[in-house]
Amino acid sequence: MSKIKNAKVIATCPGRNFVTLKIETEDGITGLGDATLNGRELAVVSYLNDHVAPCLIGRDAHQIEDIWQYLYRGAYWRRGPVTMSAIAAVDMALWDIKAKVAQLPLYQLLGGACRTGVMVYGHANGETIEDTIDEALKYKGLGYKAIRLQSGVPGLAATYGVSRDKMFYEPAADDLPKETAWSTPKYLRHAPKLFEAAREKLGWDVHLLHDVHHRLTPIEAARLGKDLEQFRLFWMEDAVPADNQEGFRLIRQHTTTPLAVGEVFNSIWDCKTLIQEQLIDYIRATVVHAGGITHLRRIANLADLYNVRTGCHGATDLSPVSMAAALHFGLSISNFGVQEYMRHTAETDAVFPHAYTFADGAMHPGEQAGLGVDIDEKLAAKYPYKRAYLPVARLEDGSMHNW
Ligand code: KDG
Ligand code: MG
Repeated sequence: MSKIKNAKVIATCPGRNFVTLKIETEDGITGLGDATLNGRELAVVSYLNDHVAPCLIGRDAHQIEDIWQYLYRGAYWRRGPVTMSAIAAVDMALWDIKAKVAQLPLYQLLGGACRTGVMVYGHANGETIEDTIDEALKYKGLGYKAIRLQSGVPGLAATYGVSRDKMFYEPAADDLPKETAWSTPKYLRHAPKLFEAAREKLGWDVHLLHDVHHRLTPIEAARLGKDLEQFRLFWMEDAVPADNQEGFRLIRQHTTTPLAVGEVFNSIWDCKTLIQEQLIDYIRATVVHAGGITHLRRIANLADLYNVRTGCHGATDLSPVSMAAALHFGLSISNFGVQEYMRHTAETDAVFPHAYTFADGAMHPGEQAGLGVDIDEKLAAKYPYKRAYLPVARLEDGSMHNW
């Protein structure tokens, strides 16, 4: 028995916003959990402070499964990104505490390493195809074995996923959401050209990935998947919004391009049909938005039965605490596919000192007991929360379409 004495929520903005939960036991052991929900951060801060923290005090920090069920089933109101990010933060912090008490790096408690490292993919993006490929060459030079390519679309002023910043690109900005224009025909004409040039310049010995950011309908996605087949992508991500899981049947009938989805999912119920009908190849649910390590393991175990592998989201809005949790998880599961790795800025890394490392296209969580991440609270306090949003896309006629 190790009673929870305190649960503190820390919001900080070292270049971008992060919400971190710090749980402390009566024996003085602390654990960290990430609760960052991009553009809706303070909703999770309130959920944790006003509703979850009071229920944690006095509970046994070692009862991870029971606390998960208590917070999920006990609330009556289930699922949703705010609830599941809050539960995730508690779950991560409790696993961190348990592993610290056991004096083991977390992956050892999860079953031990299944591989020598966690293959990661980096983001190469540019205004033009040439710029994008130049960026990809830099990633290749750094040893990356998998690279995501995004390029500006001629005729569109801005394209989501493409920025002027390179290694540290950040999609959230501004005090209010920026609005951008999108054209499906222009994009569908352009995307295959990017991958044709990429295979010419980068060769066939590197995994290439692409993110559609939910912009298409199933039949448009089927067309794009067919056009990209010849370039043998590792995956085509978020081709359509997955609110309608059955929509993937149509895409699947038409293309052998592997499909990845799920960075916005928050529970196993969001991907049950997709997994059981083998409509996808990679599930991108993350430790922070899908209920923590406890729930993500459940999703991965279901996926394993149907030859679906993991490809967890790992953009900059997932703090180093989530990154570490994802690495311990990825190292220990049998059906790991790839892990996204968008590097954090030096300011963020200073606030969250961590044990994980990158070498030869793969990452390792390190051998520190627990998650292997700390938070420098004094430094964090120097960067107060700043409201920021992801941009909103409209079609060129001003409508929001049916995405
Ligand atoms: O918060 C949203 C971003 O993390 C997301 O849009 C980035 O699509 C993304 C990705 O695949 O990293
Ligand atoms: Mg994505």
